[in-house]
This record gives sequence, C-alpha cells and structure tokens, in this order.
Amino acid sequence: MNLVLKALAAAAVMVAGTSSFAMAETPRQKAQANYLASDANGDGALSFAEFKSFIDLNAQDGIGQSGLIKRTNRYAMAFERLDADRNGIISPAELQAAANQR
Ligand SMILES: [Ca+2]
Ligand SMILES: [Ca+2]
Repeated sequence: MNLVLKALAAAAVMVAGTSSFAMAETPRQKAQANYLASDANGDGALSFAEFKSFIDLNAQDGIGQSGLIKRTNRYAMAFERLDADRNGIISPAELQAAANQR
C-alpha cells in the first residue's frame, strides 16, 4: 500500500465517520470513496474497466462531468485525457492532477 492509497483510505474512513452526523459529503469525499469502491483489484490505480465503474458511481452522485461522460459514452476519451503517462492505468496522482486543474 503506497502513501497516496493510505491517504485515500483515510479519507474514505473520514467519509464513513462523518456520514453519521448527517453532514453533506463534499463531491471530493464522494469521489474518493467511489475511487476505492471502483478499484476492484486493490492496486490503488484504475484500469479502464475500473475507471468505467468509477465514472458510473460518480455520475450517480452527480460529480463533475461524470454524468456527461456516461451519457455520451466518452469513457475512452476521458480515460486518455487523465492517463498522463499513457501506461493504461490511472494513478491517484494523475486523478489528483486533473482535479487540481479545475
Ligand atoms: Ca485497480
Ligand atoms: Ca497512468
């Protein structure tokens, strides 16, 4: 488990902890929880298949452009844009870099 994944896991725990206070989760917290839920093989990064489920979960939560990507079936385009080093998987760092651009 690398440090970034530990940070994400900690964030997910925090999300679980705060939900009992009936506080609205921020989109970022939801996205982090969705990221962990989508990482089927637990390697801390998203393959294309895992990325699709990540977008679908985010679309359900109305996060960012996920609904648009899902509706228009632009998973591949979004994946390519996020996969900065083009190694076929999206790392937490790549996702973070994209999130910080907005
Ligand atoms: Ca994975
Ligand atoms: Ca990558």
